[in-house]
Amino acid sequence: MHRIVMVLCMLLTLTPAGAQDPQPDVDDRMQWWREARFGLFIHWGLYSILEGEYAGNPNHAEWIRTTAQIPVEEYDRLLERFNPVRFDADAWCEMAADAGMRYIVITTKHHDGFCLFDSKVSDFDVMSTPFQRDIMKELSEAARRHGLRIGWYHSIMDWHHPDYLPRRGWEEASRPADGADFSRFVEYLHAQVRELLTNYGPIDIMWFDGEWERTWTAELGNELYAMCREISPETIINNRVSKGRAGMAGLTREGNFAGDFGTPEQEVPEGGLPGVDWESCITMNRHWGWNRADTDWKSSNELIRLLVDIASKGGNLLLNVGPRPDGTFPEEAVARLRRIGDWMDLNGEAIYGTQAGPFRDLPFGRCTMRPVGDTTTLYLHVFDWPDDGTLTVPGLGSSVRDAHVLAGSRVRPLSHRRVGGDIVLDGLPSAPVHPASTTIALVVDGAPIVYETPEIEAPSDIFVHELRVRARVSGDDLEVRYTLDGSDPDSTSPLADGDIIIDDTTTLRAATFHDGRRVSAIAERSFEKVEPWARVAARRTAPGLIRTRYDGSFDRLPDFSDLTPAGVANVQDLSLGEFSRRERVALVFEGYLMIPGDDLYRFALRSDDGSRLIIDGRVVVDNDGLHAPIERTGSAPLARGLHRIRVEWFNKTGGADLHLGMARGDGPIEDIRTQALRHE
Ligand code: H79
Repeated sequence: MHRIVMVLCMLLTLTPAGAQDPQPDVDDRMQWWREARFGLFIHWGLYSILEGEYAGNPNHAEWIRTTAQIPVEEYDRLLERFNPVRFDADAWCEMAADAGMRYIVITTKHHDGFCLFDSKVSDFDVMSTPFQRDIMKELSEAARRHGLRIGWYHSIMDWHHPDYLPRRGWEEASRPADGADFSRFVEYLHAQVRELLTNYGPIDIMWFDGEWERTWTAELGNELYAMCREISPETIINNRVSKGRAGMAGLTREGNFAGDFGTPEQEVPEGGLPGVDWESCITMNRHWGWNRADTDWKSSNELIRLLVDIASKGGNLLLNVGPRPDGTFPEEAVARLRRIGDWMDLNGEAIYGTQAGPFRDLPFGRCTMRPVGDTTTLYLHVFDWPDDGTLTVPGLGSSVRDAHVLAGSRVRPLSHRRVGGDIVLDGLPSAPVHPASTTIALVVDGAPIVYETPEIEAPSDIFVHELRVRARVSGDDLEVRYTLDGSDPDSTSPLADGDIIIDDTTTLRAATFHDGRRVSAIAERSFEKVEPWARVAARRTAPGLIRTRYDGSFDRLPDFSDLTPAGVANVQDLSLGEFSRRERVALVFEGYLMIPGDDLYRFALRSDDGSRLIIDGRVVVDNDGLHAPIERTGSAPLARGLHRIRVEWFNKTGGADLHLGMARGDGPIEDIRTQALRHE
């Protein structure tokens, strides 16, 4: 893992609550949070004193103890310098509330182990500093005074506690792990979480982090989740309590993992995460903790559009501020919060408690919506204001009851007309109400009907025997009709209400129909019946593969023909073995793959860092690059018998992973049997 990249195909469902969760309905617990949509994240701690700079390098932040490799004794001395005399919990809460935020999540302890609260089980806390005020007490009380919910960020990873394992590689020698006992650390963690959930009144969110290290298991995560649930049944808990994260971005992978919501970090999942509660946490500049040199601030208009974008996809935004060592927010953050607040004063109605909009994408901006009785209010967030006074809402089949611009007390009614499948709004003011986004509220009958071009879903564009294809669109009153002879689908064409079987080379054309009328463009996709690649002649093969090793620091897969191998071995399969802990290394596995019958085969190749699958000399999956575990897929038509297979892989630094799965036709992806791997 190096850069933090995410694959959406790896994330699936978030288990609503822990495996053993006997507690009140998740929907009840989540209700305020779904309504809130917008919160403030605060990263503050001893690291803030260093302002991101150490030994001339100005690019550190909350990770500084590790990224600058500061010895623990030296870091401990920051305790003497933590004296944020200008800290004013009410001032912070007022800024958050004025920005339109409904909750605050603050670091009670980050990875460095320093506690900003009065902990009876640690001296590495705020009571050991000259400040000696329990910041969490002041902030939680102020939050309630300002009508804000309060949440605790709490790091599981801890670079200070002597029992925490593993040690960072760079301090293994200076801070040996002799005598460390991780179970004692778990007791410490539990004791602190208990303090945080009992000493400060009702706590609305527990936001864990730093759970990815190998010492933290799903079992420990589920136990911690259950403990929080028991102490405080209404508290909602993020997915990082356990091991359900798919890659570092914070989305949740399939499986039974504890956690009430997913936590995409520094990104917005494309298309949202239907059926899952999620919250994107995002910085205003490039760092979480205060960094004096970081002037790369997003503009307030960008931040407003970010909030709108997230709401339009059904998520929450947790926007970060890293306060300065004196306890104040940077002026840049203050100004942005104020401008977002001005926008929220006028447009908050189109954010709070809304749902993801019904459009796949809109040329002018975004859409959120709210069902109201037997109508739905669609909030059109117009980023690109038209200069001719008209706005076309493409493919809206609903009857419109009312349209107006949200402009404070000056409600601006708009006229509307239907033009084919579109709704056209007339009489827009010549200038937008706000340069970031102006909201138009459109009240329609019932649930919105959106005309979309059908999506043609197929496992591949080529096949050997036959292919099962679907052409679908969402919306109850809509139907999809299709043709296979190149003609335009009309109201007499067959309905695409199940699988369409394709058994010869053809082009599928599909369109959406409403009340017998075609209401969308025609989607088109061609499918080709292909001859499988011939098997290769190989005599006298033996089980296993040949694995060649190359040493070197690679950023991408190298041209291996230029390199000198550092070792060759006979191996059973693609397991990394000892190489899962090795850095700056590349491996090439070569041999044959036994294919059971003529068909199209799909391959899923997952790796950290990059990898590539080559069959019979052709690249089938390219998963190259420096990245966290990512899966990519590809397919190949293969004849029964042996085929030449080659898998290339490298790891620069950090985690290492390699896995190849295979599916026949449209069957499920399964592990490759070891007996199918051969070499000469
Ligand atoms: O608290 C914030 C981050 O410190 C924390 N999560 C958010 C909410 C976080 N922990 N780990 N990560 C994020 C991902 C790891 C990033 C790293 Fe790096 C890349 C660690 C080392 C290289 C970022 C860049 C941190 C130090 C340098």
